Amino acid sequence: MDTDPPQQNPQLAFPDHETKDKTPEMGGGLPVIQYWAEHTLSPEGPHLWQALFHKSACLSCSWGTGGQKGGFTNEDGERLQRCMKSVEAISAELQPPVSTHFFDRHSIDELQQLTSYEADRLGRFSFPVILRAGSSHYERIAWEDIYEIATAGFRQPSERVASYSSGRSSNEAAYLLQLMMRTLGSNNLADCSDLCHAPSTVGLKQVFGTNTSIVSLEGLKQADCVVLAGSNASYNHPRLMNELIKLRDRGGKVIVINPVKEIGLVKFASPAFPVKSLLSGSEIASLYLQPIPGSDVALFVGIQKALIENNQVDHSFLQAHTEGWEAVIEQAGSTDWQIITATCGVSQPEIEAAATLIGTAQRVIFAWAMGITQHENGVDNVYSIANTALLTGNAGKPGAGVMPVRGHSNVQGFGSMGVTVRLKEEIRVALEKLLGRSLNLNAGYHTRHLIEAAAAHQIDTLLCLGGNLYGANPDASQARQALGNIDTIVYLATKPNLGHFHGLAKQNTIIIPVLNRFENPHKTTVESGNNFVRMNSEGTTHLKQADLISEVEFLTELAHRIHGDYPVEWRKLQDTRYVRQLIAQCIPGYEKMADIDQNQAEFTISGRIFTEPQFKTPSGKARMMITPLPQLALPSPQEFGVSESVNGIVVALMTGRSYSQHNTVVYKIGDPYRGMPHRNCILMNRQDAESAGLQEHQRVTVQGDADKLANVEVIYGAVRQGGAVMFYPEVNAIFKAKLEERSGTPAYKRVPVLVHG
Ligand SMILES: Nc1nc2c(c(=O)[nH]1)N[C@H]1C(S)=C(S)[C@@H](COP(=O)(O)OP(=O)(O)OC[C@H]3O[C@@H](n4cnc5c(=O)[nH]c(N)nc54)[C@H](O)[C@@H]3O)O[C@H]1N2
Ligand SMILES: Nc1nc2c(c(=O)[nH]1)N[C@H]1C(S)=C(S)[C@@H](COP(=O)(O)OP(=O)(O)OC[C@H]3O[C@@H](n4cnc5c(=O)[nH]c(N)nc54)[C@H](O)[C@@H]3O)O[C@H]1N2
Ligand code: SF4
Ligand SMILES: [Mo]
Repeated sequence: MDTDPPQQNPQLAFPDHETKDKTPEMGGGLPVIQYWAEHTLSPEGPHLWQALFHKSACLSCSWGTGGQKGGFTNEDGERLQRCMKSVEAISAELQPPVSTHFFDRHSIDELQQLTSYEADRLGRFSFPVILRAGSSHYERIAWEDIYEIATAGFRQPSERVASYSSGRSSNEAAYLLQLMMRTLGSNNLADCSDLCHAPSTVGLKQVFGTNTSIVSLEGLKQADCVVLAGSNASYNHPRLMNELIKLRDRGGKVIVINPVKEIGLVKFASPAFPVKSLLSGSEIASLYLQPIPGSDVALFVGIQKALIENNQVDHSFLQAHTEGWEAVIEQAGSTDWQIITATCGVSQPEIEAAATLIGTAQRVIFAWAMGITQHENGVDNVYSIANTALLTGNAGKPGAGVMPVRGHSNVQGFGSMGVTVRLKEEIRVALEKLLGRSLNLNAGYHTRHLIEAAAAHQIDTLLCLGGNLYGANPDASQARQALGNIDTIVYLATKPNLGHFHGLAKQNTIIIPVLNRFENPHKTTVESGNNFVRMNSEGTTHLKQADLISEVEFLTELAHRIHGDYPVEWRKLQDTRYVRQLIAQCIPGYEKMADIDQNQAEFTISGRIFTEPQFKTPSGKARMMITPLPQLALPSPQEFGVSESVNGIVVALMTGRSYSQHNTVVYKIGDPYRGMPHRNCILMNRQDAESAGLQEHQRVTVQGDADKLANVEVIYGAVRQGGAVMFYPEVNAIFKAKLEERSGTPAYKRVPVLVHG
């Protein structure tokens, strides 16, 4: 068939050549090698190599690399699977310690002036500190005093205590955290996944009865078409790019769906293929569709409509293995093309070309990330993708299915361990057996509800196992005020971030320095987004004479002081082998954890990967859901409270990651692949800017519904008309995001803002 992409609507796409003189022509490439060389040959080099070769999982993303087979190996035993993002993450962990007198010399007012980049550059925390009410400085604190304050904090009524966690800690720490909290009777287990893939969890549970990807890495190697929607894997999951390169090499097709033409998704030069890819680059997208931000449901309904019109629907599969398909077909069939194309801004021929690629492929995998989930209708987005997969029989067979591309390296493990407000029934039953009583089944606070509860003075004590609750939330001033109502906040962290300087408690803010994944004195485990459990060996830290603690040691000691020996001998659990036994007993699919200390056999979690169309719903059939098309009108400039005379444009702002940052932590200031030289830039479509009388490099004001950022530099880029891009965490100062109500996830990817001169 003809696989040439159809011409894009010229009004919508920004001509590529106009950005070529300043941005690289492909993602990855020689700058990656240069980065490796600079770091591995620098004075930190020996430690860096040691950490890279250490038998532990990569710290950075959920794709998963490393573990017992060695730092460079993936679950299929393939070598050379470490990307530069891994080096970036390790190198930040190998910084020298924050000096002993640093906090005596710098007041909290001074620390609040730091940028995210500067905060991270302070180095590793190496001793515990406290900021007491009325004091202007963090000061060192003894462990005994920490336990006293924390224990008193957790003796408050269980609905008034909470935790927040980020996905870098281990399964063992996650399991202990939820056991400690649920033993207290608190379900307030907020987690960064609430801000991230919760719509995938909710959507996949409804459709397939499972929470995670239904395909494995091995399955991806068998696919002949991949649809990659709302993911910039070239920045955030670089090893996924290798799989796409291999897929194209074997004649497969890649359909990218993204309002931004991310250069690395057009062409990517991978160091894993030095001869065929590194210098010349490899084509990634066979077809690149640029929908209006937030309109993916309309685009997928359009693809479904074209599949129906082309007779490419697999009716026998639908009848045998799904429920609700009639309504989905009826919806797609009866929605006018005109409504579909007007909503998503992609032309009918382009949508039909995507449908033809999907309909003629034998095994299609649909992968997605934040461009799909972080919307007011994120769960509908997931449903519409699942519907498209099911209509073509692309679920429940090898090489086909749906694959949320997860975030942090162990965020999925946190959910599996029960750190979630949506506790699985099997875990509830197992925990009740362990506790010898019923669990409190009150709905706990997810992350946004936690901030709202704190704002309403309903939280006394908060424990943050990693992360940056302040920096990750929308509406920074609300987050600051809300956290300021909490009496005690205990942060467990490896490195300073803005949250430690702005997310301050009313009475006591404590920072506990922890060992990272490759430094712990005991083994730990993590779970990748591809459902593979890796084991991390013991390690040591480069921080000499430091007063660090492992997360497991702190949590077991705190739990012991709160609960005594109920329901387990907490102190005994400092030996993580016992925690793994509890995990094997309580967590569905983790049976093999029982033997991992004997045989070091890393494993794929059972019951997650579907190679047969027998799903985990009560009927065994996939439940298809109809997906209303979104209403995407933007407010008028005047709704931002500016006078009639202001000449500006309202755009749908997509907020996300630059090339060199890990979530709220900025490693490097610029984003060369998008041509954005610093963080205070807005990437805009040229026609949009010119229609508002703006020019490239002009400094503008970007006004949201909470605040505004001034002096923002306009950069022209390959963003479709009506959309724009800015970086978080800085941009979180200016907007109050709408929520995806079923999952609690903020709509970070469609933020209406007014851009004016
Ligand atoms: N190096 C590095 N790796 C990381 C992270 C990191 O910060 N740095 N973070 C980790 C975490 S926690 C996560 S969740 C993942 C994030 O990984 P991604 O989801 O890839 O990250 P984002 O920057 O949020 O980018 C999402 C993409 O969605 C597109 N997009 C925006 N709006 C829409 C839309 O309406 N529709 C569609 N189809 N696309 C849209 C954007 O243009 C962008 O290309 O990466 C993980 N890995
Ligand atoms: N506007 C906007 N906002 C967003 C997003 C967006 O796309 N746009 N994305 C959202 C998403 S997807 C996510 S996941 C959240 C991320 O939110 P979080 O997970 O809360 O934030 P991170 O920046 O990943 O947290 C980094 C901190 O974790 C600590 N840390 C690192 N390793 C360890 C460890 O091993 N143990 C412990 N205890 N601490 C450690 C370090 O102190 C580091 O500073 O942000 C969300 N916010
Ligand atoms: S793709 Fe992700 S897990 Fe693999 S090496 Fe890179 S950052 Fe680490
Ligand atoms: Mo995330």
